[in-house]
Parts: sequence; C-alpha cells; structure tokens
Amino acid sequence: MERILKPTADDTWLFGMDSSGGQVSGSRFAISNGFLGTFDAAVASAGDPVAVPTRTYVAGLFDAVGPDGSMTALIPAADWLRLHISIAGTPLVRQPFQRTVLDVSRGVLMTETRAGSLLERGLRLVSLHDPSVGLQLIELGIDEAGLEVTLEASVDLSALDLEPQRIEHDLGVWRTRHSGQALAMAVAAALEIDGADRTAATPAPLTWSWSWTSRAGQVVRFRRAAAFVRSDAAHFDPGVKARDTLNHIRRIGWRSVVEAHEAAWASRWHSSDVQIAGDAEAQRAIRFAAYHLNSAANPADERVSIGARSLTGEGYHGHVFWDTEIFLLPFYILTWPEAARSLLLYRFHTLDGARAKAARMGWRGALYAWESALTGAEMTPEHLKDQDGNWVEVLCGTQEQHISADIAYAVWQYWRTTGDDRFLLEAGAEILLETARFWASRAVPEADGYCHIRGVIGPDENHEHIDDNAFTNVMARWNIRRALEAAEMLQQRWPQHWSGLSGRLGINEAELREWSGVAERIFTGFDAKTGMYEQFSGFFDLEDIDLAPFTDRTDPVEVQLGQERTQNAQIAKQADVVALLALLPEAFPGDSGLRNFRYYEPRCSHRSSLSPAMHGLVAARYGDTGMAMRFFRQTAAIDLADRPGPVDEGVHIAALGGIWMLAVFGFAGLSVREDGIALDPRLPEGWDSIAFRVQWRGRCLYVGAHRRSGVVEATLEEGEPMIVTIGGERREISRDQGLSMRIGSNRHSRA
Ligand code: IFM
Repeated sequence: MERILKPTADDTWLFGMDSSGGQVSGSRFAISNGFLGTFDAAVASAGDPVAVPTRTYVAGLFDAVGPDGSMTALIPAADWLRLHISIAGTPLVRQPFQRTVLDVSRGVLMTETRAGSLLERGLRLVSLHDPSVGLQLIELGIDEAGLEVTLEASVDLSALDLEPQRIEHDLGVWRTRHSGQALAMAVAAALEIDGADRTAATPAPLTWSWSWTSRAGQVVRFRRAAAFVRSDAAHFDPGVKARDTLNHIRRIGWRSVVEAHEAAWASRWHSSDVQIAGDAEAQRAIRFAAYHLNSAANPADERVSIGARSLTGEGYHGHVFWDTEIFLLPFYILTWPEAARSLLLYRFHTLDGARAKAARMGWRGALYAWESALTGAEMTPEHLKDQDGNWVEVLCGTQEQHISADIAYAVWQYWRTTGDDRFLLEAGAEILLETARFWASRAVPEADGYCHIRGVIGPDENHEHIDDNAFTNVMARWNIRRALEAAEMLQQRWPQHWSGLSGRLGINEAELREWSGVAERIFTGFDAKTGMYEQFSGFFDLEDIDLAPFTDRTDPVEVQLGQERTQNAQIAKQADVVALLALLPEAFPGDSGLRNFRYYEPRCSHRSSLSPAMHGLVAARYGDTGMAMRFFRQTAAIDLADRPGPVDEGVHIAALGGIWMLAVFGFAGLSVREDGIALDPRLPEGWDSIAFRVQWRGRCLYVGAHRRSGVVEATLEEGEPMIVTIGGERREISRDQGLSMRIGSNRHSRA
C-alpha cells in the first residue's frame, strides 16, 4: 500500500467512522483549503449502487438563486470526484464507504471499501500549498483472476446551476447566470495496472474509462488531479490558467503535490497546534477545531471571507456573519496573521456595500451587512420558513447592527496584536472611522441627556425591536473611542496620510468632537449601584423563568415555551451581556463582571452554537473550570457527537473558533497587552498541561502551563525581546532567555 494511504499512527489526529450505522456525515469529514471545500453532500443511503454526489464549493463563487433571484448563494462546482467501478457490467457498491478516516495532521480524507474480492482504498485532498488543486488517489487490490473490470472516472455535468461555456476533453468553463463570474476546472486522470500506465478511452468530455481482465493479486492505481480557477471579471476566461496549473502538476508529478500539501499542513500545525496532556478527548476536540479553522482561510484571496459553515456544507448559503470577526479572527490573528489580514481586507473591500446600507436606512458611515457575500450588500433573507413551515419575517438584516462594531473590534485587535501599521493606514483606519461615523449618527441624543440606540437586535436574537442593547451600545462606544484614538495617532504619526484620508472621507475636527460627545453620552444600561448591565431597556421587567426544567428535553427551550412567551421572558438565545464581558472585560468595574455572569448565565438557552464557548471562556477566566469544561464539551459535541439524521449543513465554524478561544483565552488565560502577552492559566481537572504557539508583533512565542506543579513556561522562538506577564508578574524574555515561573498549583481549578 502507498504510504500516503496509511493514516497517521497517533489517533488524536484521526476522525473516523464506519458505515455500520448506514450514515456518513459529509461536513465533519470535509476537506478544504479556504478556496476549495469538498464534502459528501448527502448522507449516503446504504445499498445505493450509484456514487453519492460529492459537493465542491469554490470560495467567492456566488450567484442569485431561488425563483425570484432574491437570494445570493454559493454555487457548487461540478462533482470532479465521480467514479464508477463495475465488474462484468454490475456496478460495485462503493458508498457509503465501509470506513472513512479524516487525518487532520495531513488534511486528507481516506476511504476504504471491500466488495467481494476487491479492496478499494481512496484518498482525497485539496492542496493547502496550492489552493486551486484537488487530488484523488485510489488503490484497488483485486484477489480474483478473470474478472471483467471497468473503471470510469468523470466530472458530473448534470444539474449544475452554472452555464457551460466550454466543455472539452480535459476542461470545463462555466459562468454564473447573474453575477458575471466564471469557473474553470481542468482535470487529468490516469490509471496504472501492475505498475504500467494504461491509456484511457474518452467516451465523452471530462470522462475517462478503462476496462481490463483482472489477475489474482493485482494492484491498480488511479489518480486524478483537478485545477480550479475562479474569475470575477465578466470577460476573462479562466480556462487557460486552469490548464497551466494542470500542466504544472503533470510536470512535477502527483507525489510532489502531496508532499507540498503535507509540508503546508505541517507548517500550519507547527504554528497552531494546541497540545493538551491528560485529556485525549479534549485534545481531539481542539485538533478537530484547529483543522477546520486552518482549512477555512485563504490568505491569498482578500475578496472572500469565511461563511458560517465555511466551505463544508450548504448552511447559510456561504454567507459571512459576525462569526468571522468575533469567533474566528482571534485564532488567525494569533496563529496566522496573514489570513487575519486578508479576512479584514474583505471587509475593507465591502465597505461601499456597508456605506450604501447605512445611507439607505438614513444613517451616515458604514453599517455592514448582517449576512454578507460578494459585494457587501445585505444578503439576509427578509422571510424564512419556521419549523412548522410558516413564513416568518427576518429582522436581523435591518436590526442586528452590532456587526459594524464587531468588525471594528477585530480590526483593532489585529492591528494591536500584529503592529501591522500598513494595514491600519491602508484599510483599518477607514473601517474604524466609517463604523464610528455610523454609530455617531445612529445613537440619538434625547431629552434625558443620553444618546440612545433604539430598535435593534442584540446577539440574543430572541428579542427584536429592542432599545439600548448593552452589547450593541457598549461596543458602539468602544468603536467610536478607538476611531478617535486612531485619528489622533494618524494625525501625530502620519499627518500626511491623515490629511489625505480625512479629506477623502470628509472628516473634520468638528465631526470628531461630535463623535466624542456621543461616546460620552451613550446609554449603556449599567447601574453603578447594582453593578449590573440590563441586557436592554425593560429586560429586567420580563418574566423570569427557571430554565432548568426545560433543558433535559431535546427540543429547544424556545420551542417548548413558544415564541410569544420567549419574547416576553428573560431568556437569551446566546451570550449577550456575557459576550460583552468576554470581549471587553474592562467595561465591567470591580466585581460587576462576575455578578453579571452569575445573573445571565442561567438565563441563556444556548440555542445558538456560538453560545456555550463564550460562556465557557468567561467561566474559565473566573476560575470556574468545572463549568468551563462542561461548556467546552458541549461545544465540542456540536460537530463531533454522533447524531441521528443528516449533517450536511456544514460544520459550525464559529463554535470551533470558540473552542480555541475557550482553551487559549479561558483555560490558558492569555490576553494581549500593549507591551506583550499575558498568561493567567487555570487548567481544568484532568488536564495535566496545555502548550501552544502564538505570534505577537513579528515574534513567535511558545507557552506551556502545567497544572500540578503550577509552572508556566514561555520561550521566544523568533523575534526581538518582548514582555510576558505571568500571573501578574511582568518579565522580559529573549531568544536566549526564556521564562519559567511557578504560579501556585491550587489556583488552576477553582470550580
Ligand atoms: O451569527 C449567528 C447568529 O449569532 C446566530 N444565528 C446563526 C448565525 C450564523 O452562525
């Protein structure tokens, strides 16, 4: 057997399943590289002799869909992995594969099926080294002599939502019907029997067929490479580039494609692996999360971002939400700054869409789309069917406005952590200023002397048309203040740049003063006497329901209570004030953070997959590692627990980002400071240690924390000396001089 077809020995890198249950969850086993995402679209129905379609999405390939064309969605590319094997004319049942193993250390999916005297082992990958390339390898072992075997490989050209432009023997070029984009796919396939290449018959374009008579002990190797190119320009034919890439693969050979892909994964894991000793289940969960996070981004394409299900499924049509900036960017900023930069540049390129949305709704500045696709125009559907099949109005596209502050928050975190001044000057400052300008027009002064933001939805989407959502208002105030800080910094450090930017945006001193006034007077709902934020005006007057009796059932609390009662109750769908506490702990003076957490945590239904990790992060920071661990496992189960029914919507990439945040910001207690990195670890019961790398302003820092001994270590692997603060003690470290400190073992678990 080819080495590549063998899984890694350490099973904390392996996610497998066999088909004895009759189901294969496609999205969990998706392979992706931020440009291509391939997964089994349907849950395989056992016994179906026809190959189950495999779906491939190409990042950024969007088009208008639906009867009235009002919805923009990612359009699947043609299935390039189709393979039919038959013996004496009888198709071989290949799917569901008897065994499927995702090896996340190498980013490959392996499959295995035995049918009679034939053993099929397969592997597919989409290259992390060259994201335009996909590779499929199949090895057949045949025990019996005299079988008439046919193997046909093809690209499925049926039922495509794309218009064919050119379909040739090795190339397909398609156009989207409305968005003016094009997709090219160049494919080569080859078969080797007992070590010798066999020429294929090509009965149709993009179809290769071989027939032979087997001998006992025969080894047959099939390989197929595909090169994908997306073009956003109406008149550019991407076919030439796709063929060039394919020719390049032919020249270097498929083994080199595999080697470059494996090297790229090794490099990503070097930067982003989190090692947890003592808890194999947690180790697997965080590797699964980091695998999908590393698979979701493509630093080379700043015109696309990551959808709520990344490229692993159909959910949310590939649309981009606040999930990316709040739940994913922390991982990229600290382990893959190039990817973080590119994702933020997507927001810069879609700034005009955000300006247009604000203007259309009567405000100034930039109000980002709640659901964003290619251009930044609002993509949230206005109506959706609920679970009873009734059409309901969706208000998030007009009312869930915290998205603008969330993006500003990520811009600032990126700049502060990386020190990437060029990004700030070329893109970041403009995002900060235009979002601040939106909030300054959105928060309206009223007779009580405060500026109010009325008629919004906060992260808790159970409550609509609300006034003064604490999360929205405090994030808006923070957004304005950071924009003012950026303006002042630009004036001082880069006056010429400031004069160009402020001139182009029409910002003058009077406007900056006005923003400052609004920030001072934004109503936050914080009561200094009680130390409590009210989630929104009137929240405390709503029915207070003990959720405990509702949580044992499988249907969500909201469904059990009904929509009307939920809306009139203190039940948050997800972290709201708690999310504010996770993002801006400095907005909670004294012990008010813990007080708010204790109040809001039991009032959350966690109906959103984004919720448990945020709660876990805060619980860990307060030392309640038992509760934090429960949230960690709850989050891990979202994509890893075996559930009945199809799971082809895609992985919950924000929840996976949340797992990483919980481990690194929560259990390891990492925070980014002006002068460096701080660590304040509190490891849960069962974790012996945690270790990982982060990047800070061009440096690479390796940190480890050990539960029993209470020792925390930091090693500077790259870059100039920096400050590391451990358990409150500030120390300088350099490449020659690492740091090892004991911070007391009993503080790890305060559950
Ligand atoms: O962005 C989230 C939102 O907060 C809750 N509903 C699902 C969206 C996409 O994940």
